[in-house]
Amino acid sequence: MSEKCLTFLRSKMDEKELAKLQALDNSYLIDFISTYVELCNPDSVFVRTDSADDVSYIRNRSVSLGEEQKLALDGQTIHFDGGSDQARDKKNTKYLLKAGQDLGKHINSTDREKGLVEITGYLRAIMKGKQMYVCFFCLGPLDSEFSILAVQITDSAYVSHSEDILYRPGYEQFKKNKGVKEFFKFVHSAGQLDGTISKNIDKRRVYIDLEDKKVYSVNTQYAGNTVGLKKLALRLAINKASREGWLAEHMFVMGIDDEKGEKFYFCGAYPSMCGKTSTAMLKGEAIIGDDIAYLRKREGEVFAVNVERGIFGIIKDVNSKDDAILFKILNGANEVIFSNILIDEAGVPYWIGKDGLLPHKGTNYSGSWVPGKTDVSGQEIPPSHKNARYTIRLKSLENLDANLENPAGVVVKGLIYGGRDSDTSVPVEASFSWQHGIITKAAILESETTAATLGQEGVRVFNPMSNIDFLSITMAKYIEMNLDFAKGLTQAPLIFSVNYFLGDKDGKFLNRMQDKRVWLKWIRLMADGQVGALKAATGLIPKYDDLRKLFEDVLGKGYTEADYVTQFTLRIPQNLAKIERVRNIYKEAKGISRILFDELDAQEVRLKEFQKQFGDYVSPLKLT
Ligand code: SPV
Ligand code: MN
Repeated sequence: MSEKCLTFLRSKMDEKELAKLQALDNSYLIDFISTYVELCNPDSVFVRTDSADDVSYIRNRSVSLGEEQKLALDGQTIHFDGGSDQARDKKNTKYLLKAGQDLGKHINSTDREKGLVEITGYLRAIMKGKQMYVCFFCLGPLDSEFSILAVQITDSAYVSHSEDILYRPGYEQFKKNKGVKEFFKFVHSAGQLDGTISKNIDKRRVYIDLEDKKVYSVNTQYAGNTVGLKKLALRLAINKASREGWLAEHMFVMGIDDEKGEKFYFCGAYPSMCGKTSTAMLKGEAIIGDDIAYLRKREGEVFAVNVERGIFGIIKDVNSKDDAILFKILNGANEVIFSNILIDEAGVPYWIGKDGLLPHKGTNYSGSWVPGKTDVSGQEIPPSHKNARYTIRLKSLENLDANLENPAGVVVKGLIYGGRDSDTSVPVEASFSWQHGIITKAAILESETTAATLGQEGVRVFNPMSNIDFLSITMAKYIEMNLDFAKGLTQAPLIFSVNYFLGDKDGKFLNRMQDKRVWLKWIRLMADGQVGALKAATGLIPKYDDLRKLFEDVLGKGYTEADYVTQFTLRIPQNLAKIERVRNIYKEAKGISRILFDELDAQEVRLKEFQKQFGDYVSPLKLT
């Protein structure tokens, strides 16, 4: 470290903190940190190593500053984000691109120079009066080919505390990898506060600089915008993966066993609020991760890891019946950060869909709350926000798989894609091949919007691989890297689609929540050919007898042929319309592989042949 840099840092941090930085012996890293100490101008700097003392310093600080409040049960706290800071801000999240760079119209971007000037302006002295926390993390298991190191600078103890729950510690990893320059960088400030809430929401910005592997986030607190290691790192990772030949995906990783107890691992990509966490947490199965996975090839097989070690999950409708394990954690003396739920005077947490009755008054993200309270626009404020969440460690779960920290990852036998689709796809289906699956299950995924992002809900949007919100390369390149990923594999994982949201014409769901346990078991059995399937125009669907047996074995329930027919009828007009919609989107994008159009055309031809033979709606009983 240069003398000048050292003198400057000494003015901001005591010897103890400085020594922690010096011990890393990495001038590139220290230059990066001191640049933002100078720009953000905090009153002091705390360096968070992996030590228990440092971790508890952050936890205590979050409580003493009021960023989190203690609840009745030991270890539990509540954090509130501002009323209009309750979800990811897609509009103000942008890539900083140089002139001539173009990621396509589905990816939000702004001119790099202009963006840097704007964000630097916002960051200047933004931490005055506050402490800066410098934290080190490792994405993926430690000491693994999957590991990516990261530094988070923030003035929010809540963000830093959340990251400790959600990510593996990285300080010792930085020490081991002395002089490392290849790491992700995140700079966050909640900005000026009104009490504990970010005040300048109009100046909320999340800017991603792919060139510097750096993300800036200002004037926001909602974790999806601020916890750099989560979706902001996913964006950087997709870009890195595209250069290095692996995949960074919005996917759970879970183990599913067969009757003999032989476990296979699967990854599943569903857009936010479409059942991804509840699938990873399915009764009787084993969770490795619920949100983000890295996938790599090794000796002809695909391996996956969970990038995280905790869950930042949606709390709405979590109840003792459907989510017994989780419910126990959320109602015990465990380290849990609740966000944007309702608490009563005694510090007991409540949310929409929790067992029992809600209290008639309490405190939520709008302050003190009573039923019927309205916001400035006259809208009724719900007791807890639809996107209210809990943050927990995976290791507290009894259904955790033993391989969470395995540096090698687990062998992946199948990929599952699911969206919120009320009228088109069947509940579960396998693709004919890797290519057919990547195009007709993953690349044409659509989903109806939810409260996980700001904006109108229930609108059908295109969301390839459920990763569109996080793409940092063109769609053309992303699809190509997914197609190419099968090259060199001895046997590519099977590809499946699921749809938990199929409804009848009155909008009533055709399936119950627990039915997904059966779909997942069928997927497990398909993965090693324990069941056969029927050939539809869109893929391979389950046979009635196999599902009847699974409903009986897994859920102890009957399954009528009539239900089977309603659920698994091939809806040809809807499937044709979907191909048309998605093909038009891809036609407008640049450089999309011919393979995509060929697969879509082939599917269209198959659908039309079925239509000629069987009519618009094809009962599965007609298939062989
Ligand atoms: C999602 O919305 O997909 C999440 C939560 O997993 S967020 O951190 O907001 O991305
Ligand atoms: Mn997610």
